[in-house]
Amino acid sequence: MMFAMQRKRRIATTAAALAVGVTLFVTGCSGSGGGTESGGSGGEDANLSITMLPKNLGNPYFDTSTGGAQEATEEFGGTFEEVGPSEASPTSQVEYIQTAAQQGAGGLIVSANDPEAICDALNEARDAGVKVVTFDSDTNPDCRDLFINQATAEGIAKIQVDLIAEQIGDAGQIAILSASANATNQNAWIDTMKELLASDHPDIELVEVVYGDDDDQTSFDKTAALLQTYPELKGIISPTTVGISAAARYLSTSEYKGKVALTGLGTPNQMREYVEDGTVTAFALWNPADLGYLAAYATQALITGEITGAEGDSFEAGKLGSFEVGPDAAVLLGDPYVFDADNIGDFDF
Ligand code: RAM
Repeated sequence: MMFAMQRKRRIATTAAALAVGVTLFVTGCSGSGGGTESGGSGGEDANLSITMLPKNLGNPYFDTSTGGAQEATEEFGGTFEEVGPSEASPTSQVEYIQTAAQQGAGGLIVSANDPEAICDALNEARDAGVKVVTFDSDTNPDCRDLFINQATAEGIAKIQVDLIAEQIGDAGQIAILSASANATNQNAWIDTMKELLASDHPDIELVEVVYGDDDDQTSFDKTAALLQTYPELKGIISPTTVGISAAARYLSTSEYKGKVALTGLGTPNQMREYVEDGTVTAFALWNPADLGYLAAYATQALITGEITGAEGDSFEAGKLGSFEVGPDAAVLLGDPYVFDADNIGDFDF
């Protein structure tokens, strides 16, 4: 517990600290001011203290989603903190969940490193009255109240398979450099990518899936090993922002630059130099700030009793507008987006 406390990182609640680019993906919003009315049964007494628990700290993707959640929490008048482990391993989040519950958090927003390993801790927190919302990477549905999904697994898988197919002429060996081996989100996307490759791309051979654990150096080393092991490799898909940027850094100074294609999911700021130097032509993502923002508003709606997480429940998410809870208590943010040399200059996150 002491360990968890020492690791805790408090985020200054200043609007100025928010990531730039937060609004770049926002379409059709009226900017209605975010609404501070909580509505529902919680009313003014609702415990709007929000704890954000990413897979691990030190990942710019999660820094951006945390910025979005913090912005939302400021709008609805709650308090906010981010905590998290340094390693994205299956049980590394348990102590932070327990501490949040002990400290009386009203809501916990978590991206899970494992679908099952944190379930007991989450359910204990729920028994203690904490509303649990997963975002980005889900747990089993019975361990949380709601999942905020960035895009469908099918959409995320298809865009990456389409990009690699286009970049290697729809033929040859490819590998996948993933995050941690148990990550719910990457594993769902990889399963669907395998199905799409088998059904629609008979001349592409997936030779191996390797895991960089969402650690920069491990991902870099795994990239080097892949290129050594498979001299005929035509491309790499990395469905993790940590993996794709480490792989791009390796490729950019290697003999494989421009010869071995690299695509997947990346942040524009981490990938910009590799798009500009020709290492990478196109990759995809969604807006992590919007994802965090939506997760925070959903958590508020649960805390106040405006929603219970039942299918068909709807709630307002500030500048992003209104959202509805779908099957399996999941809420969908939108579609993935492709970045390339023509548009990457328009984004800053
Ligand atoms: C990394 C994390 C995160 C994932 C992105 C695409 O930052 O693994 O969970 O959604 O990549």
